[in-house]
Amino acid sequence: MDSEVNPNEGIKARSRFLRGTLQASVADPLTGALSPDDAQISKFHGFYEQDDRDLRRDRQARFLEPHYSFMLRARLPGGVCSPTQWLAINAVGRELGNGSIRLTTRQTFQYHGILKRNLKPLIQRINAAMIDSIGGCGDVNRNVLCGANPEQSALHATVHDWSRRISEHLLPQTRAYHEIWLDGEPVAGGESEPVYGATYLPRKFKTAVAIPPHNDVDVYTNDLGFVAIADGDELLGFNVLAGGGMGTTHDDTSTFPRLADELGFIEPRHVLAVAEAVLTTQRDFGNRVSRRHARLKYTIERIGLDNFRHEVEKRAGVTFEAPRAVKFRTHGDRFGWHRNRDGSWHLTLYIENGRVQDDTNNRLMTGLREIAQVHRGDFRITANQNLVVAGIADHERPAIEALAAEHGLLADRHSPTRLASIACVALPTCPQAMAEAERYFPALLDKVEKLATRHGIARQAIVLRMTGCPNGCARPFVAEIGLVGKGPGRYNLHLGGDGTGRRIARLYRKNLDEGAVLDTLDELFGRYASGSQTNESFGDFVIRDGIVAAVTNPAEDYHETT
Ligand code: SRM
Ligand code: SF4
Repeated sequence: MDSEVNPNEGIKARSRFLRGTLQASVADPLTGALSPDDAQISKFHGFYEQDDRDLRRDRQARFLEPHYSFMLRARLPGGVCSPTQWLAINAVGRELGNGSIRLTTRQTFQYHGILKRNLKPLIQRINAAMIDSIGGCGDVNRNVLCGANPEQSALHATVHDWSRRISEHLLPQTRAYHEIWLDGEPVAGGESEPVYGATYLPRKFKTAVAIPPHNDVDVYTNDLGFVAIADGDELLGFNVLAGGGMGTTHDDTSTFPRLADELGFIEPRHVLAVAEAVLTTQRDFGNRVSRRHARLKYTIERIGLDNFRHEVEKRAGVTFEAPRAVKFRTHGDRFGWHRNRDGSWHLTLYIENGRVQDDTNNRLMTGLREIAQVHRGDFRITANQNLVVAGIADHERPAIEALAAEHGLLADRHSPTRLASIACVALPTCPQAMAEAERYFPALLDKVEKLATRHGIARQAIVLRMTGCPNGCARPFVAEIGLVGKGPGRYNLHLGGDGTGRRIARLYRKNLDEGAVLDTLDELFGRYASGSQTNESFGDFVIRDGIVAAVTNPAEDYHETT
């Protein structure tokens, strides 16, 4: 292997198709951790080694190793699961995790606080419920998103099936997962990875399928996107997008968030070939030296969109047609009750920061378990960390409504801005966090809501997203207001997303503490309240009013402030 490539490439190449010495590392009773190489390989199996950052200093002072545990992220295409599966997910979270389930911004769930000895039993338990965690993390295609679409169930079923098929098609073929966790027979003879090859991808790869007019999956922030083009409930095909991504590094102008470009329209029969061609083009052209520059967005910037499109057409054996016109209205969720065309009902519940647990205020874990015990349809986790109870018959509505109300799951008691807003996990589990997000966000929102009320704009939904670092896990760079962790208690403030996920928010102020964030928002809300036009969103206002200039070409102008 080229000596210049990133060390992760060597780890993958030596891993014998993702086996490494994971089995021995997990069995080692002397430490709660894995060997460093296995900690990289474990990600492809869906779990991350973490340590409780709240306890780090104290344990260091007492000469103890960090308090290691694991986060496991499942694969759940389109976020869809049955009530029986939800009951299993719920029970496993209580018995083998830290008592909570975390719904993620990629429509799946995570368990935190898993002890090393509980990894295998946990994977076996979710496997018994027909759920796996293959490719939950790692340099492969991740969980495939699909618009939750509460109104059009027939179209959702068709499009969801495509998201499931893409997920299966791009799944690593190695039997390592089955061997290590499910006691599968070791593979006789050699193995191969027909799509990925022995070193997989240069970096993570993300795919989403959107159903207009709702961009609830933030399709433009994915490496690969499919936008469903339908006539009523009939799926005609997809506009294909490539090259989106959020992750940046503070003050490193060679990194930037980017929205995906349109490659063109295809009929459904070409979906798998095109997905594979985009992925293998990135496999072969992506940067394997610098992981910071290894996502598809940088590959496209480097080789040019036309060359990239041409390569994909050649590999897939298709010619893209001109993309069809598409209009998105929102990138949030539609809360409350919605009637589907077939007469059944969907109820979208609000889950604050996606954290499902029982605490003194709310008993979400219990509430959702009780709903799953009576529900006959399915559940859909949304890419905004909420949950749709889908396919409810007329006569089942009162019971589900009562359970949701009893356990604090209904959205109607929250402000529009709170419902539109999300935060990433951050402290204490995320090793990358520079500042708080999930734990602090609700308290900050209380104060932001007071400001909005004072300026008479409380009925307006403003998309506010917070992350603990510039990796962008809650997609703050397409929010109307993005707060991005810079250091303890400090955030960069970004402004100017368009409320539908189609415009990058520009950096407006750096390194603000809470007081400065609130003072700045106070001034901006005042200007918005007095100067906005009818139905003008906050994000559009800050651009029109010249508070920030729109980001038009992030590779060139993202790092220019205001
Ligand atoms: Fe993320 C890394 C959590 C969605 C960009 N992300 C991490 C890690 C694993 C930290 C780490 O490297 O060890 C975080 C684990 C925290 C924890 O304790 O749980 C983490 N990311 C999350 C979740 C749970 C946030 C949430 O609050 O829901 C989301 C899980 C998604 C899933 O189910 O698969 C999550 N991460 C995202 C998204 C949003 C999306 O995909 O729509 C992004 C931005 C889109 C993108 O990828 O560009 C995102 N996460 C990152 C990055 C930056 C990647 C980059 O290109 O620079 C990292 C760091 C990395 O990969 O090196 C990262
Ligand atoms: Fe962690 Fe940063 Fe992602 Fe938040 S944005 S979960 S702090 S990696």
